Amino acid sequence: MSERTLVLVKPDGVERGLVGEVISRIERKGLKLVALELKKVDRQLAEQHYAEHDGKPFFESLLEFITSGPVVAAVVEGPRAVSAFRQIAGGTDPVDKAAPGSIRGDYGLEVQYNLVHGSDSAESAEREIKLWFPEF
Ligand code: DAT
Ligand code: MG
Repeated sequence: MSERTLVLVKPDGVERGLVGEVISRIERKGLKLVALELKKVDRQLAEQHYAEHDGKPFFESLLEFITSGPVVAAVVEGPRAVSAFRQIAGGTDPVDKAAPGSIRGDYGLEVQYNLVHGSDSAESAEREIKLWFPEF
């Protein structure tokens, strides 16, 4: 059974030239790219994408960060794609939670600048894919 997830390479990942690295890890795992786009994120899209975090102390700086430069958005498909990409990405905090060998574990230092986003459930994925790729 195939599943889809939304992946973002956030502005820090794009700025640091890690787009190829992230895509390469997705492909090496055996997951498939079914949509891919470089996008400038406006405030409205950022608010909708991160709606679950509205009201948290880091919400404003998260929105500022995600709208600070282009991101690469992708729809990634494969068996258990949601969990598979979360494993490739590593835990939210790149130092305390992400294992070495994961994207965040290998390249991240600060929780806000953790390089990538991956949907956290099949339901979130469906909602996020509609937001980022309305034509999909
Ligand atoms: P994830 O991206 O692993 O799904 P999340 O959904 O809990 O994590 O949070 C979304 C993003 O918000 C996360 O990638 C980085 C930022 N963030 C989370 N917790 C934070 C905190 N305590 N301080 C600053 N930024 C935080
Ligand atoms: Mg999340």
